Amino acid sequence: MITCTKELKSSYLKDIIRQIKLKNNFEPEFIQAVEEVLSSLEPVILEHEEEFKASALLERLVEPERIISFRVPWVDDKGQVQVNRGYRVQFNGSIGPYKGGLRFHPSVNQSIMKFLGFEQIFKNALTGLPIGGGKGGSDFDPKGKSDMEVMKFCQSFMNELQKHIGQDTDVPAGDIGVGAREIGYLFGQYRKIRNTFEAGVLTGKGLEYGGSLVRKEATGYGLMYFMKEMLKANNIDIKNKTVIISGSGNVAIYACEKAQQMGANVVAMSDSSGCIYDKDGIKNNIIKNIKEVNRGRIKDYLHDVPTAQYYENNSNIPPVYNIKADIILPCATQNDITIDTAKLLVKNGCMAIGEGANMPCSNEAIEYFLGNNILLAPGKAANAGGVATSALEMCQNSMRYFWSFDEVDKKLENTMINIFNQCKNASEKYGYKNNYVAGANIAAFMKVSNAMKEQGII
Ligand code: NDP
Ligand code: 2IT
Repeated sequence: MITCTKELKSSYLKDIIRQIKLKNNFEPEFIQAVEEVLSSLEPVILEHEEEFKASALLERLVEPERIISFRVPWVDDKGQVQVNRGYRVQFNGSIGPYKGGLRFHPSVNQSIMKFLGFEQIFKNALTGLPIGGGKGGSDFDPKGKSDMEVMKFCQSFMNELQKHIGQDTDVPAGDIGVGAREIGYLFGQYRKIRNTFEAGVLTGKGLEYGGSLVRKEATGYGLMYFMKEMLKANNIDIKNKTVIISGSGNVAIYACEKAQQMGANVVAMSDSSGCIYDKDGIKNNIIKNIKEVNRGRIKDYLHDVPTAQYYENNSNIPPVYNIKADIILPCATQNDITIDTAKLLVKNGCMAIGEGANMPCSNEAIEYFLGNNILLAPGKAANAGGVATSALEMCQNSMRYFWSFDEVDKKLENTMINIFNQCKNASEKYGYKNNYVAGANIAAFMKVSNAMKEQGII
Protein backbone atom coordinates (compact mmCIF):
# COMPACT_ATOMS: atom_id res chain seq x y z
CA MET A 1 0.00 0.00 0.00
CA ILE A 2 2.65 2.55 0.75
CA THR A 3 3.35 2.43 -2.90
CA CYS A 4 6.67 3.58 -4.23
CA THR A 5 6.17 6.96 -5.84
CA LYS A 6 7.21 5.50 -9.17
CA GLU A 7 4.37 2.97 -8.99
CA LEU A 8 1.69 5.62 -8.50
CA LYS A 9 -0.86 6.02 -11.28
CA SER A 10 -2.06 9.52 -10.44
CA SER A 11 0.13 12.11 -12.15
CA TYR A 12 -1.24 14.75 -9.74
CA LEU A 13 -0.11 12.70 -6.76
CA LYS A 14 3.31 11.99 -8.24
CA ASP A 15 3.76 15.66 -8.96
CA ILE A 16 2.75 16.67 -5.43
CA ILE A 17 5.14 14.21 -3.82
CA ARG A 18 7.96 15.44 -6.08
CA GLN A 19 7.20 19.06 -5.12
CA ILE A 20 7.08 18.25 -1.40
CA LYS A 21 10.47 16.57 -1.57
CA LEU A 22 11.98 19.56 -3.34
CA LYS A 23 10.39 22.16 -1.11
CA ASN A 24 11.14 20.37 2.17
CA ASN A 25 14.47 18.94 1.23
CA PHE A 26 15.87 19.18 4.74
CA GLU A 27 12.85 17.69 6.49
CA PRO A 28 13.11 13.89 6.18
CA GLU A 29 10.58 13.01 8.89
CA PHE A 30 8.01 15.36 7.37
CA ILE A 31 8.55 13.92 3.88
CA GLN A 32 8.22 10.40 5.31
CA ALA A 33 4.90 11.16 7.04
CA VAL A 34 3.46 12.88 3.96
CA GLU A 35 4.55 10.14 1.60
CA GLU A 36 3.00 7.47 3.79
CA VAL A 37 -0.34 9.24 3.92
CA LEU A 38 -0.58 10.48 0.35
CA SER A 39 0.46 7.25 -1.35
CA SER A 40 -2.20 5.27 0.51
CA LEU A 41 -4.85 7.81 -0.54
CA GLU A 42 -4.37 7.09 -4.22
CA PRO A 43 -7.69 5.29 -4.80
CA VAL A 44 -9.58 8.26 -3.33
CA ILE A 45 -7.48 10.78 -5.20
CA LEU A 46 -8.05 8.99 -8.51
CA GLU A 47 -11.81 9.31 -7.93
CA HIS A 48 -11.61 13.09 -7.39
CA GLU A 49 -8.43 14.05 -9.19
CA GLU A 50 -9.76 16.98 -11.23
CA GLU A 51 -11.66 18.49 -8.29
CA PHE A 52 -8.67 18.22 -5.93
CA LYS A 53 -6.35 19.64 -8.55
CA ALA A 54 -8.62 22.60 -9.29
CA SER A 55 -8.74 23.58 -5.60
CA ALA A 56 -5.08 22.66 -4.94
CA LEU A 57 -6.39 20.54 -2.11
CA LEU A 58 -3.28 18.45 -1.55
CA GLU A 59 -0.98 21.45 -1.92
CA ARG A 60 -2.96 23.18 0.83
CA LEU A 61 -3.15 20.05 2.99
CA VAL A 62 0.64 19.69 3.19
CA GLU A 63 1.35 23.38 3.90
CA PRO A 64 0.90 24.32 7.59
CA GLU A 65 -1.52 27.19 8.15
CA ARG A 66 1.16 28.74 10.36
CA ILE A 67 4.54 27.87 11.92
CA ILE A 68 5.71 29.87 14.91
CA SER A 69 9.34 29.62 15.97
CA PHE A 70 10.73 31.57 18.87
CA ARG A 71 13.63 32.15 21.25
CA VAL A 72 13.36 30.69 24.77
CA PRO A 73 15.98 32.21 27.10
CA TRP A 74 16.21 31.02 30.72
CA VAL A 75 18.70 31.04 33.56
CA ASP A 76 20.01 27.71 34.89
CA ASP A 77 20.82 26.88 38.53
CA LYS A 78 24.41 28.05 38.08
CA GLY A 79 23.21 31.47 36.95
CA GLN A 80 24.15 30.85 33.33
CA VAL A 81 21.85 32.00 30.53
CA GLN A 82 20.60 29.20 28.28
CA VAL A 83 18.79 29.63 24.97
CA ASN A 84 16.50 27.08 23.36
CA ARG A 85 14.26 27.19 20.32
CA GLY A 86 10.50 26.88 20.73
CA TYR A 87 7.94 25.92 18.07
CA ARG A 88 4.24 25.71 17.48
CA VAL A 89 3.02 24.35 14.17
CA GLN A 90 -0.65 25.21 13.59
CA PHE A 91 -1.17 22.80 10.75
CA ASN A 92 -4.86 22.55 9.99
CA GLY A 93 -7.75 24.16 11.84
CA SER A 94 -10.57 23.10 9.53
CA ILE A 95 -12.39 20.87 12.02
CA GLY A 96 -11.63 22.63 15.30
CA PRO A 97 -9.05 24.60 17.29
CA TYR A 98 -5.51 23.36 16.64
CA LYS A 99 -4.84 20.55 19.11
CA GLY A 100 -1.71 18.55 19.81
CA GLY A 101 1.09 18.00 22.26
CA LEU A 102 4.31 19.76 23.14
CA ARG A 103 7.54 17.76 22.92
CA PHE A 104 10.63 18.73 24.91
CA HIS A 105 13.56 16.69 23.61
CA PRO A 106 17.00 17.67 22.26
CA SER A 107 16.17 16.13 18.88
CA VAL A 108 13.25 18.53 18.24
CA ASN A 109 13.53 20.46 14.98
CA GLN A 110 11.14 21.82 12.36
CA SER A 111 10.97 18.54 10.46
CA ILE A 112 9.89 16.63 13.57
CA MET A 113 7.39 19.32 14.54
CA LYS A 114 5.87 19.28 11.04
CA PHE A 115 5.61 15.51 10.81
CA LEU A 116 3.92 15.38 14.21
CA GLY A 117 1.56 18.22 13.30
CA PHE A 118 0.69 16.55 9.99
CA GLU A 119 -0.08 13.20 11.68
CA GLN A 120 -2.16 15.00 14.28
CA ILE A 121 -4.58 16.39 11.65
CA PHE A 122 -5.66 12.89 10.66
CA LYS A 123 -5.53 11.43 14.17
CA ASN A 124 -7.76 14.17 15.50
CA ALA A 125 -10.22 13.76 12.64
CA LEU A 126 -10.54 10.05 13.48
CA THR A 127 -11.60 10.82 17.05
CA GLY A 128 -14.81 12.36 15.70
CA LEU A 129 -14.31 15.29 18.08
CA PRO A 130 -13.97 18.94 17.01
CA ILE A 131 -10.19 19.35 17.04
CA GLY A 132 -7.77 20.49 14.33
CA GLY A 133 -4.12 19.45 14.04
CA GLY A 134 -1.13 21.14 15.68
CA LYS A 135 2.09 20.34 17.51
CA GLY A 136 4.82 22.18 19.31
CA GLY A 137 7.81 21.87 21.55
CA SER A 138 11.42 22.71 22.02
CA ASP A 139 14.93 21.28 21.78
CA PHE A 140 15.12 21.74 25.58
CA ASP A 141 16.21 18.53 27.35
CA PRO A 142 14.43 18.06 30.70
CA LYS A 143 16.76 15.15 31.60
CA GLY A 144 19.06 16.02 34.47
CA LYS A 145 17.45 19.44 35.02
CA SER A 146 16.24 20.49 38.47
CA ASP A 147 12.55 21.25 39.06
CA MET A 148 13.47 24.92 39.28
CA GLU A 149 15.18 24.83 35.88
CA VAL A 150 12.24 23.05 34.30
CA MET A 151 9.89 25.65 35.80
CA LYS A 152 11.98 28.57 34.55
CA PHE A 153 12.14 27.06 31.09
CA CYS A 154 8.37 26.44 30.99
CA GLN A 155 7.66 30.00 32.12
CA SER A 156 9.89 31.50 29.43
CA PHE A 157 8.39 29.16 26.81
CA MET A 158 4.88 30.27 27.80
CA ASN A 159 5.82 33.96 27.74
CA GLU A 160 5.84 33.65 23.97
CA LEU A 161 3.46 30.71 23.37
CA GLN A 162 0.59 32.47 25.17
CA LYS A 163 0.32 34.95 22.31
CA HIS A 164 -0.70 32.15 19.97
CA ILE A 165 -2.94 29.81 22.00
CA GLY A 166 -6.36 29.88 23.68
CA GLN A 167 -9.23 27.51 24.37
CA ASP A 168 -10.84 28.30 20.99
CA THR A 169 -7.60 28.87 19.09
CA ASP A 170 -4.99 26.27 19.89
CA VAL A 171 -4.85 23.85 22.83
CA PRO A 172 -1.47 22.24 23.59
CA ALA A 173 -0.91 19.17 25.80
CA GLY A 174 1.95 16.80 26.65
CA ASP A 175 4.18 14.58 24.54
CA ILE A 176 7.74 13.29 25.04
CA GLY A 177 9.32 15.16 27.96
CA VAL A 178 6.11 17.02 28.82
CA GLY A 179 3.95 15.50 31.55
CA ALA A 180 1.86 16.75 34.46
CA ARG A 181 4.75 18.73 35.99
CA GLU A 182 5.45 20.73 32.83
CA ILE A 183 1.74 21.28 32.06
CA GLY A 184 1.34 22.64 35.60
CA TYR A 185 4.14 25.21 35.18
CA LEU A 186 2.89 26.16 31.70
CA PHE A 187 -0.67 26.61 32.96
CA GLY A 188 0.46 28.68 35.94
CA GLN A 189 2.36 31.08 33.71
CA TYR A 190 -0.52 31.36 31.22
CA ARG A 191 -2.93 32.15 34.05
CA LYS A 192 -0.60 34.77 35.48
CA ILE A 193 -0.01 36.56 32.17
CA ARG A 194 -3.62 36.46 30.98
CA ASN A 195 -5.15 37.04 34.41
CA THR A 196 -7.86 34.51 33.65
CA PHE A 197 -8.62 30.93 34.65
CA GLU A 198 -9.05 29.58 31.13
CA ALA A 199 -8.96 25.87 31.96
CA GLY A 200 -9.48 24.71 28.37
CA VAL A 201 -6.26 26.28 27.08
CA LEU A 202 -4.14 23.23 27.95
CA THR A 203 -4.98 19.58 28.54
CA GLY A 204 -3.30 16.98 30.69
CA LYS A 205 -3.77 19.29 33.68
CA GLY A 206 -3.67 18.14 37.30
CA LEU A 207 -6.98 16.88 38.64
CA GLU A 208 -7.20 19.74 41.13
CA TYR A 209 -7.31 22.45 38.48
CA GLY A 210 -9.40 21.15 35.59
CA GLY A 211 -7.68 17.96 34.50
CA SER A 212 -9.72 14.96 33.42
CA LEU A 213 -9.69 11.54 35.03
CA VAL A 214 -8.21 8.95 32.63
CA ARG A 215 -6.17 11.51 30.61
CA LYS A 216 -2.95 10.16 32.12
CA GLU A 217 -3.87 6.59 31.22
CA ALA A 218 -5.67 7.40 27.97
CA THR A 219 -3.06 6.86 25.26
CA GLY A 220 -1.85 3.51 26.60
CA TYR A 221 -5.33 2.27 27.51
CA GLY A 222 -6.67 3.44 24.13
CA LEU A 223 -3.88 1.61 22.34
CA MET A 224 -4.91 -1.63 24.02
CA TYR A 225 -8.63 -1.07 23.36
CA PHE A 226 -7.76 -0.66 19.68
CA MET A 227 -5.44 -3.68 19.73
CA LYS A 228 -8.06 -5.90 21.36
CA GLU A 229 -10.63 -4.87 18.78
CA MET A 230 -8.23 -5.46 15.89
CA LEU A 231 -7.32 -8.92 17.20
CA LYS A 232 -10.97 -9.75 17.83
CA ALA A 233 -11.84 -8.84 14.23
CA ASN A 234 -9.20 -11.38 13.20
CA ASN A 235 -10.43 -14.08 15.63
CA ILE A 236 -7.47 -13.75 17.99
CA ASP A 237 -7.85 -13.58 21.78
CA ILE A 238 -5.42 -11.23 23.51
CA LYS A 239 -5.37 -13.38 26.65
CA ASN A 240 -2.00 -15.04 27.38
CA LYS A 241 -0.29 -13.35 24.44
CA THR A 242 3.28 -12.26 25.06
CA VAL A 243 3.92 -8.52 24.72
CA ILE A 244 7.06 -6.39 24.47
CA ILE A 245 6.97 -2.61 24.82
CA SER A 246 9.54 -0.15 23.57
CA GLY A 247 9.71 2.87 25.90
CA SER A 248 8.74 3.23 29.55
CA GLY A 249 7.14 6.67 29.58
CA ASN A 250 3.52 7.71 29.83
CA VAL A 251 2.22 5.74 26.85
CA ALA A 252 4.27 2.61 27.60
CA ILE A 253 3.33 2.41 31.29
CA TYR A 254 -0.43 2.57 30.72
CA ALA A 255 -0.29 0.27 27.69
CA CYS A 256 1.45 -2.21 29.99
CA GLU A 257 -1.19 -1.73 32.69
CA LYS A 258 -4.12 -2.33 30.33
CA ALA A 259 -2.39 -5.23 28.53
CA GLN A 260 -1.94 -6.94 31.90
CA GLN A 261 -5.56 -6.24 32.87
CA MET A 262 -6.56 -7.92 29.60
CA GLY A 263 -4.59 -11.03 30.57
CA ALA A 264 -1.57 -10.54 28.31
CA ASN A 265 1.96 -11.17 29.56
CA VAL A 266 4.26 -8.13 29.21
CA VAL A 267 7.85 -9.36 29.43
CA ALA A 268 10.01 -6.41 28.35
CA MET A 269 10.17 -2.61 28.42
CA SER A 270 12.92 -0.14 27.52
CA ASP A 271 14.25 3.39 27.60
CA SER A 272 16.83 5.11 25.41
CA SER A 273 19.68 3.37 27.31
CA GLY A 274 18.51 -0.24 27.16
CA CYS A 275 15.82 -2.76 28.02
CA ILE A 276 14.77 -5.07 30.81
CA TYR A 277 13.46 -8.58 30.31
CA ASP A 278 11.39 -10.18 33.06
CA LYS A 279 10.08 -13.52 31.92
CA ASP A 280 7.73 -13.66 34.92
CA GLY A 281 5.97 -10.49 33.76
CA ILE A 282 6.91 -6.83 34.24
CA LYS A 283 5.94 -5.40 37.62
CA ASN A 284 4.39 -2.18 36.41
CA ASN A 285 4.25 -0.55 39.86
CA ILE A 286 8.06 -0.76 39.95
CA ILE A 287 8.31 0.88 36.50
CA LYS A 288 5.90 3.62 37.65
CA ASN A 289 8.02 4.26 40.69
CA ILE A 290 11.25 4.45 38.65
CA LYS A 291 9.84 6.67 35.90
CA GLU A 292 6.99 8.69 37.45
CA VAL A 293 8.45 9.23 40.91
CA ASN A 294 12.25 8.94 40.75
CA ARG A 295 12.77 9.97 37.10
CA GLY A 296 15.32 7.14 36.97
CA ARG A 297 16.57 4.68 34.37
CA ILE A 298 14.95 1.39 33.40
CA LYS A 299 18.05 -0.43 34.58
CA ASP A 300 17.02 0.45 38.16
CA TYR A 301 14.39 -2.31 37.83
CA LEU A 302 17.13 -4.81 38.67
CA HIS A 303 17.44 -3.36 42.19
CA ASP A 304 13.90 -4.57 42.91
CA VAL A 305 13.86 -7.62 40.64
CA PRO A 306 17.37 -9.11 40.55
CA THR A 307 16.14 -12.09 38.49
CA ALA A 308 15.33 -9.82 35.54
CA GLN A 309 17.87 -9.16 32.79
CA TYR A 310 19.16 -5.87 31.38
CA TYR A 311 20.46 -5.37 27.84
CA GLU A 312 22.26 -2.16 26.93
CA ASN A 313 21.50 -0.38 23.61
CA ASN A 314 24.55 -1.08 21.49
CA SER A 315 23.45 -1.93 17.98
CA ASN A 316 21.18 -0.55 15.28
CA ILE A 317 18.41 -2.86 16.51
CA PRO A 318 17.25 -1.82 20.01
CA PRO A 319 17.66 -4.90 22.26
CA VAL A 320 13.99 -4.96 23.27
CA TYR A 321 13.19 -6.15 19.75
CA ASN A 322 15.42 -9.22 20.14
CA ILE A 323 12.91 -10.65 22.60
CA LYS A 324 10.33 -12.95 21.04
CA ALA A 325 6.70 -11.88 21.48
CA ASP A 326 3.28 -12.11 19.85
CA ILE A 327 2.46 -8.42 20.18
CA ILE A 328 4.93 -5.57 19.73
CA LEU A 329 4.11 -2.12 21.12
CA PRO A 330 6.54 0.60 20.03
CA CYS A 331 5.75 3.40 22.53
CA ALA A 332 8.97 5.45 22.45
CA THR A 333 9.76 7.55 19.41
CA GLN A 334 9.75 7.78 15.60
CA ASN A 335 11.63 5.35 13.36
CA ASP A 336 12.35 3.01 16.24
CA ILE A 337 11.51 0.04 13.97
CA THR A 338 13.55 0.07 10.78
CA ILE A 339 13.39 -2.53 8.04
CA ASP A 340 16.09 -4.63 9.76
CA THR A 341 14.09 -4.69 12.99
CA ALA A 342 10.90 -5.48 11.10
CA LYS A 343 12.56 -8.49 9.45
CA LEU A 344 13.76 -9.74 12.83
CA LEU A 345 10.31 -9.36 14.41
CA VAL A 346 8.63 -11.24 11.58
CA LYS A 347 11.27 -13.96 11.72
CA ASN A 348 10.62 -14.27 15.45
CA GLY A 349 6.94 -14.88 14.79
CA CYS A 350 5.15 -11.70 15.93
CA MET A 351 1.50 -11.40 14.93
CA ALA A 352 0.60 -7.76 15.64
CA ILE A 353 2.18 -4.33 16.01
CA GLY A 354 0.47 -1.51 17.92
CA GLU A 355 1.95 1.91 17.30
CA GLY A 356 1.69 3.75 20.62
CA ALA A 357 4.31 6.23 19.43
CA ASN A 358 3.94 8.54 16.46
CA MET A 359 5.52 7.05 13.31
CA PRO A 360 7.58 4.41 15.17
CA CYS A 361 7.89 2.27 12.03
CA SER A 362 9.76 3.40 8.95
CA ASN A 363 7.76 3.25 5.70
CA GLU A 364 9.80 0.24 4.57
CA ALA A 365 9.05 -1.51 7.87
CA ILE A 366 5.30 -0.86 7.45
CA GLU A 367 5.43 -2.24 3.94
CA TYR A 368 7.26 -5.32 5.17
CA PHE A 369 4.80 -6.00 8.00
CA LEU A 370 1.79 -5.65 5.72
CA GLY A 371 3.43 -7.82 3.07
CA ASN A 372 3.89 -10.54 5.70
CA ASN A 373 0.29 -10.39 6.94
CA ILE A 374 1.19 -8.86 10.29
CA LEU A 375 -1.70 -6.92 11.80
CA LEU A 376 -0.58 -3.31 12.11
CA ALA A 377 -2.44 -0.78 14.26
CA PRO A 378 -1.27 2.58 12.85
CA GLY A 379 -0.32 5.32 15.32
CA LYS A 380 -2.69 7.94 14.05
CA ALA A 381 -5.56 5.61 14.92
CA ALA A 382 -4.21 3.43 17.71
CA ASN A 383 -2.69 6.21 19.84
CA ALA A 384 -5.60 8.63 19.32
CA GLY A 385 -6.99 7.84 22.79
CA GLY A 386 -4.75 10.47 24.36
CA VAL A 387 -5.94 13.35 22.25
CA ALA A 388 -9.53 12.06 22.30
CA THR A 389 -9.47 12.23 26.11
CA SER A 390 -7.88 15.67 25.86
CA ALA A 391 -10.93 16.70 23.85
CA LEU A 392 -13.10 15.23 26.63
CA GLU A 393 -11.09 17.31 29.10
CA MET A 394 -11.87 20.43 27.03
CA CYS A 395 -15.52 19.42 27.00
CA GLN A 396 -15.61 19.07 30.81
CA ASN A 397 -13.80 22.42 31.17
CA SER A 398 -16.44 24.12 29.00
CA MET A 399 -19.20 22.58 31.10
CA ARG A 400 -17.37 23.51 34.34
CA TYR A 401 -18.09 19.95 35.44
CA PHE A 402 -16.31 16.62 35.52
CA TRP A 403 -17.08 13.01 34.80
CA SER A 404 -16.12 9.95 36.88
CA PHE A 405 -13.23 7.67 35.93
CA ASP A 406 -15.60 5.02 34.61
CA GLU A 407 -17.56 7.52 32.53
CA VAL A 408 -14.44 8.83 30.79
CA ASP A 409 -12.96 5.35 30.41
CA LYS A 410 -16.14 4.08 28.75
CA LYS A 411 -16.17 7.04 26.34
CA LEU A 412 -12.51 6.33 25.55
CA GLU A 413 -13.19 2.65 24.87
CA ASN A 414 -16.14 3.45 22.61
CA THR A 415 -14.05 6.02 20.75
CA MET A 416 -11.28 3.48 20.10
CA ILE A 417 -13.75 0.85 18.90
CA ASN A 418 -15.29 3.45 16.62
CA ILE A 419 -11.86 4.41 15.25
CA PHE A 420 -11.05 0.77 14.58
CA ASN A 421 -14.32 0.36 12.66
CA GLN A 422 -13.59 3.46 10.60
CA CYS A 423 -10.18 2.03 9.66
CA LYS A 424 -11.64 -1.38 8.83
CA ASN A 425 -14.54 -0.04 6.78
CA ALA A 426 -12.46 2.42 4.78
CA SER A 427 -9.83 -0.20 4.10
CA GLU A 428 -12.43 -2.69 2.85
CA LYS A 429 -14.28 -0.07 0.80
CA TYR A 430 -11.13 0.67 -1.17
CA GLY A 431 -10.11 -2.95 -1.67
CA TYR A 432 -7.34 -3.18 0.91
CA LYS A 433 -7.32 -6.36 3.02
CA ASN A 434 -6.58 -5.91 6.73
CA ASN A 435 -4.70 -2.75 5.87
CA TYR A 436 -5.64 -0.45 8.74
CA VAL A 437 -2.83 1.92 7.79
CA ALA A 438 -4.55 2.79 4.52
CA GLY A 439 -7.94 2.62 6.24
CA ALA A 440 -6.96 5.21 8.87
CA ASN A 441 -5.51 7.56 6.27
CA ILE A 442 -8.53 7.32 3.99
CA ALA A 443 -11.18 7.67 6.73
CA ALA A 444 -9.42 10.70 8.19
CA PHE A 445 -8.71 12.31 4.84
CA MET A 446 -12.39 12.11 3.83
CA LYS A 447 -13.35 14.20 6.87
CA VAL A 448 -10.58 16.75 6.60
CA SER A 449 -10.86 17.19 2.84
CA ASN A 450 -14.63 17.69 3.05
CA ALA A 451 -14.23 20.32 5.78
CA MET A 452 -11.57 22.08 3.71
CA LYS A 453 -13.70 21.95 0.57
CA GLU A 454 -16.75 23.42 2.29
CA GLN A 455 -14.71 26.27 3.80
CA GLY A 456 -13.34 27.44 0.44
CA ILE A 457 -9.84 28.33 -0.65
CA ILE A 458 -8.18 29.50 2.54
P1 NDP B 1 7.56 10.12 27.66
O1 NDP B 1 8.47 11.26 27.66
O2 NDP B 1 6.67 9.89 28.83
O3 NDP B 1 8.35 8.76 27.41
C1 NDP B 1 9.14 8.60 26.28
C2 NDP B 1 9.76 7.22 26.31
O4 NDP B 1 10.37 6.95 25.06
C3 NDP B 1 10.88 7.11 27.35
O5 NDP B 1 10.96 5.79 27.80
C4 NDP B 1 12.11 7.50 26.55
O6 NDP B 1 13.33 7.02 27.06
C5 NDP B 1 11.80 6.86 25.22
N1 NDP B 1 12.45 7.64 24.15
C6 NDP B 1 12.18 8.90 23.81
N2 NDP B 1 12.99 9.32 22.83
C7 NDP B 1 13.77 8.30 22.55
C8 NDP B 1 14.80 8.13 21.62
N3 NDP B 1 15.19 9.11 20.79
N4 NDP B 1 15.39 6.93 21.58
C9 NDP B 1 15.00 5.94 22.40
N5 NDP B 1 14.02 6.06 23.32
C10 NDP B 1 13.41 7.23 23.39
O7 NDP B 1 6.67 10.28 26.32
P2 NDP B 1 5.28 9.64 25.95
O8 NDP B 1 5.14 8.29 26.54
O9 NDP B 1 4.23 10.65 26.19
O10 NDP B 1 5.42 9.51 24.36
C11 NDP B 1 5.91 8.34 23.73
C12 NDP B 1 5.46 8.34 22.28
O11 NDP B 1 4.04 8.33 22.22
C13 NDP B 1 5.90 9.53 21.45
O12 NDP B 1 6.12 9.11 20.11
C14 NDP B 1 4.69 10.45 21.48
O13 NDP B 1 4.66 11.31 20.36
C15 NDP B 1 3.58 9.41 21.41
N6 NDP B 1 2.26 9.82 21.88
C16 NDP B 1 2.10 10.35 23.13
C17 NDP B 1 0.84 10.69 23.57
C18 NDP B 1 0.60 11.18 24.95
O14 NDP B 1 -0.58 11.38 25.29
N7 NDP B 1 1.60 11.38 25.79
C19 NDP B 1 -0.34 10.55 22.69
C20 NDP B 1 -0.06 9.91 21.43
C21 NDP B 1 1.20 9.59 21.05
P3 NDP B 1 14.33 8.04 27.80
O15 NDP B 1 13.65 8.40 29.08
O16 NDP B 1 15.58 7.27 27.96
O17 NDP B 1 14.48 9.21 26.87
O1 2IT C 1 0.57 12.77 19.86
C1 2IT C 1 -0.44 13.04 20.53
O2 2IT C 1 -1.58 12.75 20.15
C2 2IT C 1 -0.26 13.68 21.83
N1 2IT C 1 0.88 13.91 22.24
C3 2IT C 1 -1.44 14.09 22.65
C4 2IT C 1 -1.99 15.39 22.18
C5 2IT C 1 -3.09 15.99 23.01
O3 2IT C 1 -3.47 17.11 22.66
O4 2IT C 1 -3.57 15.40 23.97
